[in-house]
Amino acid sequence: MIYQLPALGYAYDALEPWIDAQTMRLHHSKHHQGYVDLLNKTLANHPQLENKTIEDLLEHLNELPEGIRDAIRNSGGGHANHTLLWKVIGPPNGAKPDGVLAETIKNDFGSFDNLQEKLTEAATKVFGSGWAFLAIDLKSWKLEVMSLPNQDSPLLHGKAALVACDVWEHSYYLKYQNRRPDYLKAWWSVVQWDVVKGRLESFQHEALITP
Ligand code: MN3
Repeated sequence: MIYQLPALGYAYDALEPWIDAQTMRLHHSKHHQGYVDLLNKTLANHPQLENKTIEDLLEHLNELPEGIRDAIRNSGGGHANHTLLWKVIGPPNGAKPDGVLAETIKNDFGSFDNLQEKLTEAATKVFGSGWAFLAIDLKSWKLEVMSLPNQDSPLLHGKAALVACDVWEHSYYLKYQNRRPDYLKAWWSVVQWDVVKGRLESFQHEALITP
């Protein structure tokens, strides 16, 4: 067993009333655990891949044995996306982007309001199951909003997620039923902007040292 379900940095009920404890418990301990189990099962017969990080596997998916590509895309993407999700959401703290994050958002989107509008729109328009992301392009280092189906990771497209918004129904159905827009409105209250800023800073540092 290589991969493990990461512990949450907070209690299942810490995101109430925006995201309910039962949804958090199921989402983390059942859904995410399921992706981890499938990922480990898929890798069990491929010891040569044991030392790769999940980012390596997803960034170079086309170099993996053909027979496991779909499984890694789905279970590995599921593991990577949810691992990030648990970090960028957390107890509501009323904060907004500041410092270098606020400046970069202003440069790339004009304003924070415009970013919120674009990300909400991308999340609203996902047909069926998928994700919306605030991502950074790993070549131009510009921020962009993207939506992807199923458990696809931005790493499949040469981008890394700074913010991940899960719009699979398992993220909201117990509390919001079919009302995805209500869930999205609530979701903004639990984004941890200090964590997002830290991620941006580490990518900007990488940009400086990458030729
Ligand atoms: Mn999910």
